[in-house]
Amino acid sequence: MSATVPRPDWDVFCKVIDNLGDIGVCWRIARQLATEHGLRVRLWVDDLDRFRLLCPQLDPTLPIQRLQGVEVCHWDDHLPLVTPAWVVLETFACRIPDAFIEQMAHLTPPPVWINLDYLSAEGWVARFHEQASPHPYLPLTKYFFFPGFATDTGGLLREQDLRNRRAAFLASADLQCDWWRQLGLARPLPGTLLISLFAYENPAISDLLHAWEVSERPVCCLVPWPCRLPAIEAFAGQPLKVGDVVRRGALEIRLLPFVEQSRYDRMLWLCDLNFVRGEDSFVRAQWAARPLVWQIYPQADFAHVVKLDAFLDLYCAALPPTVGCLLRQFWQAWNAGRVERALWTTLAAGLPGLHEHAMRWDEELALQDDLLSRLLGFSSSKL
Ligand code: TRH
Repeated sequence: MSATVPRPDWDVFCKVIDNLGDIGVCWRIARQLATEHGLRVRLWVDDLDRFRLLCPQLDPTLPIQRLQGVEVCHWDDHLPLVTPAWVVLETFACRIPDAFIEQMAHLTPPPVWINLDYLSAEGWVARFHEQASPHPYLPLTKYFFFPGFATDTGGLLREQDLRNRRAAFLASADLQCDWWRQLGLARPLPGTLLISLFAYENPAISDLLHAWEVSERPVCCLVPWPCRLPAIEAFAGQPLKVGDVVRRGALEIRLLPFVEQSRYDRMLWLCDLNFVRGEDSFVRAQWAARPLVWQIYPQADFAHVVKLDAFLDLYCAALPPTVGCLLRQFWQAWNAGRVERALWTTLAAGLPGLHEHAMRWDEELALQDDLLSRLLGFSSSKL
């Protein structure tokens, strides 16, 4: 990186903590900034090996590479001395290096410095969103940006063409056939209940597998396997690998490779029910407009329980009370690690109504500006 290179528009910093949500969100933001808005984006990532799961074209040995319009830089202990971009996005409190912050302070005007936080439906989010935090001794201010579900929060990530792409895919038998073919899978027979299962290890997985095995309706469960789930191996009675199929009773489990984000979206669009986790797949399942069950990322002191309830309050508000109550009970049971068979049977019977609700939810959320438009609006107001 030489001094003659024009100053980038955005620097996005990402630390891959343990799973894929952080880099999943950053990769989306970086690509959206570059492709939808034509901006010069540098994405700094500390763990390129992990990033490669989401972006197979990435070469983890290269310190700098250009991918899908984004300059991807390895963020290691020896960050090169570069001119910071106009906007510096620190994600999920990843703490950008001190030397870089000092560089920021030398610029006039200094970059707009934003920390993007985790998504929550809790009421306090609107109060803290866009709050300023002056640096203790440098002439810099950091702003906090909170994603959320309301107009007075940072909103949700949504590419401009996402809903059109979804409609086109669902209207095209050919595109759907291609999706199955590319994964080397046959399309399940009509009438099969198609479920995707992306989850943390959870004893309730075993409850569900046993319920699906004796279900009246055939069940096909798609499981992205790099996120290995011992409960499924215990059910199968043997170690499993990508490509394996487990059949028992009415249930067929297919172990899938980890696919790129756009292909994962299509899985969510196709399934009758999506089990999702963390943050990004949870948002994508809402944009799939299909029934979903969310396994929240567990936090210390049960902070996640409050967060789960806050979302359920919003999501269930427009549902008939009995259905809302059922959904709440199911999500809480799933997160607590025990799902009774009768609870599954009641949920399965309610899926058509939940599908209609998911479509209305998607419509309503899509009326709001997406996260990136809000981020861009906010950063330009500070430049
Ligand atoms: O991997 P996660 O559990 O990430 C979590 C959460 O973000 C959590 O809030 C955070 O604190 C923790 O990481 C460190 O789940 P999440 O958020 O759904 O991220 C998974 C990403 O992987 C998402 O971008 C979707 C993507 N994905 C694919 O691209 N292909 C796949 O096949 C699958 C299953 C997922």
